Amino acid sequence: MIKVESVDTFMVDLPTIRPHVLSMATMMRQTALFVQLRCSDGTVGTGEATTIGGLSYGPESPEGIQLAINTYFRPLLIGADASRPAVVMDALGKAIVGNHFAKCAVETALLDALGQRLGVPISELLGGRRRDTLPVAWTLASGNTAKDIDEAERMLDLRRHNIFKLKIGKRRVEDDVAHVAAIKKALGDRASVRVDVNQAWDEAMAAKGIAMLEDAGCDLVEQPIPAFSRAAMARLAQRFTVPLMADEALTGPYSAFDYAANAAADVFAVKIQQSGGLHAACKVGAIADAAGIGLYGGTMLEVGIATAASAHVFSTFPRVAFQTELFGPLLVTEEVLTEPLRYVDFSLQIPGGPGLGVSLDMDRVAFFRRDASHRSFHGGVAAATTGA
Ligand code: MUC
Ligand code: MG
Repeated sequence: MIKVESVDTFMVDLPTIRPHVLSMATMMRQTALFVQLRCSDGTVGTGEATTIGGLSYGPESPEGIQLAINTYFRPLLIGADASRPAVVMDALGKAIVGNHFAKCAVETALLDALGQRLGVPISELLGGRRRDTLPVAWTLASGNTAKDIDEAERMLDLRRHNIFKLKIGKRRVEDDVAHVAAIKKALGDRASVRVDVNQAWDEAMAAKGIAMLEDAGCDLVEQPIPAFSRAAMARLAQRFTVPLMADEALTGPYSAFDYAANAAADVFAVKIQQSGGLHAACKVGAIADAAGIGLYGGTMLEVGIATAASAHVFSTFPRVAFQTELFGPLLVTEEVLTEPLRYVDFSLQIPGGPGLGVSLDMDRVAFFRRDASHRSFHGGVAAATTGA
C-alpha cells in the first residue's frame, strides 16, 4: 500500500496588482494556503485553498483552513492509502463536517499525487478532458469607471480577455448601473459585460437593478441577492430575460440540486472549493447539465495550483456555455509556480503534464511564506483587507 507519510501546510501573502473592490471587501493582497502530502512512493501532491477578504466572503479563512488541516485532517491522512483518494475523502467526509475549502485542497493534493504516480493529468482521472483551453473572463474592480475602461482596453489589446465581470453592489443601484452602462457603451460588441453583486441587494433592489442592467446591455447577473434567498432567486429568474447566475448559494451537490429542482438560477458558477472538492464540483456540473442550466467556471481568486485544479475539472464538462474566470494568478504581482500558467488568445491553456501539470517554486514560496523570518506580520489581515 502507498501511504500518506506527511502533511505540510504553509501560507503565502501575495500583493494584488491593484485594490480589488468587491461589495463586501477590498482586497490588497491574496492569501493562499498550500498543502503538500508526501507519499511513501516519493510522490508529493500539492493542493491550495484561498478565499476572498478573510471571513467576509464565506465561513472559511486561510488561517482557519490551516488550523483545520493541521489539527483534524492530518491525523486522518497520515497512514491513509494514497492510491485511493475517493476512499480517503469518504473517510474525511464522515469525520469532518463542512470545511469545503480545506477538503478541496486535500483532495487536490491526493489527485495530484495519484496523477503523477500514474503519469496522467488530473483531467483524465476525472473522466477525460474535452478541451485543452478555456476562455477566461477578467474582473474589472478598480472602483473607478474610467480606470476600468482603460483596463478593459488593455486586456482587449493584449488579446487576454474579452469578457468582463464588473463587481457592483457597494454603491446605490443607480450609480452601479451607470458604471456598467458606461463600460458597456465604451466596449460595445467587442466584449461581453457581466456583473457580480455578491449578495448585496434585496429582492426589490434586484428587481429594479436587473431591469436597468438589461437595458444597459449586461449579459449575465451573478448572485444579486443573498445565498439563502432561493425562492426570491427563482422569482427573479422567471421574471427577467438576462440570465441569473448562482454563486455563493452553491455550496456543493445538495444545494445545486435544490437550486436546479426549484429553477432558481439560469447559470451555475461552479467553484471547486465551494463545492467541497473536484469530484463534488463535477457533480454540481452534472446536476446543472441534467437540469438544462448553463455552466460557468468560477474562481475564488486562487493562484496557480487551484487554478490549474479548476481548469482540469472544467475541461471535463460537456459544455461551459458562459466560459470561465480562471484569472486568479494574474491578479497578484508574484508567481509561485515553476512555470506560469499560459494565457493566450483570450484563453487559459490547461496544463497537460501528470497530476496538476504545475508545481510550486519552493524558493519563491519560502520567500513569501507568512512565517518566513524576514517577514513580519503584525495584524496584517486588517491591513490587507478593508471591510465594505
Ligand atoms: C466571486 O464572487 O465570484 C471571482 C472573480 C472575482 O473577481 O471575485 C470572485 C469571487
Ligand atoms: Mg461571484
